[in-house]
Amino acid sequence: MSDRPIELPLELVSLLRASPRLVALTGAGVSQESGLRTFRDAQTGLWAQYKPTELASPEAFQRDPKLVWDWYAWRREAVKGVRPNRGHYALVEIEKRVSHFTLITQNVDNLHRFAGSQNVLELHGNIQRVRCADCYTFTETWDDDSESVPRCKVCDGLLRPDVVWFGESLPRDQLEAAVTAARSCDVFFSIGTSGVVQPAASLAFAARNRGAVVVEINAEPTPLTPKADYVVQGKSGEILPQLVEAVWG
Ligand code: BV8
Ligand code: ZN
Repeated sequence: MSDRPIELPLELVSLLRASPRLVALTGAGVSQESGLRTFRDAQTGLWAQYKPTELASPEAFQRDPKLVWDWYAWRREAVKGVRPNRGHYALVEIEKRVSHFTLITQNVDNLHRFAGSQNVLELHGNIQRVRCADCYTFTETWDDDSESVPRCKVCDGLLRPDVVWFGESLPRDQLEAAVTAARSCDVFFSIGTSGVVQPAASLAFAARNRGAVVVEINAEPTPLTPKADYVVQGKSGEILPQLVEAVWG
């Protein structure tokens, strides 16, 4: 089934050809066509009874660390079972063709890096990394089939995924680099994100306030839609390859 052809305004095409500094912020929507559920999609099976925002919190880990550990183990397996899609690869192509391209992601699925993206800022961490909840020591190995949450070899603390939970601060270096990139770009793309979670959702506005042109690529309207300069509604895996072809093909 061929992609729905997209109409890109000519002025946007020429603007993109003339703009050296591009930034793209991505969310769960960019991984949807790889077969990963978005945060909005209801969870399935054992996890259907839990809201992601509830499980992704220090309170939930405090309350039931094994439940939260197993949820991330389940998501890690889900990520292992999928591959980047054409949306991820199109962003790799843009990085090759533009002198300054920064990819800021809220996704913890590592698919951007897996696709070959280099300059990636992970605002909310990465599910492939595991660290001690107490002494922050990272570990590559842990046994997943124990009755309880694996422990840190240094301080015997509980291990946890190296992701940012609700109520936790973002990694300072990643956030500062993201804010700097947003404030100094010519064009800011918001791709596959509902634009609800802060501070990530403020980056598009930070860019706009510095005169950048904001382009939203999303399957449905978001709070950013009325404020964006260009809106291309649809699937990022169908739109981004066509955009690369139209602008840099
Ligand atoms: C913090 C990692 C300091 C874990 C995640 C100001 C106002 C209100 C609230 C707050 C505020 N400041 C802080 C808060 C609290 C909170 C927050 O924003 N709450 C929200 C719910 C209102 N923020 C925090 O807690 C942050 N920390 O601020 O620390 C602090 C501390 C205390 C108090 C104050 C300040 C930490 C936030 C990070 C949490 N961790 N992930 C994990 O993954 O398990 S957030 C997680 O959810 C994702 O990373 C992502 O950010 C978010 C999900 O959003 P999306 O990725 O956009 O996905 P979603 O499913 O919602 O939407 C998908 C979109 O794609 C849809 O629009 C859909 O239409 C579209 N789509 C679908 N398919 C496609 C598609 N588009 C294109 N193509 C397709 N094929
Ligand atoms: Zn430790």
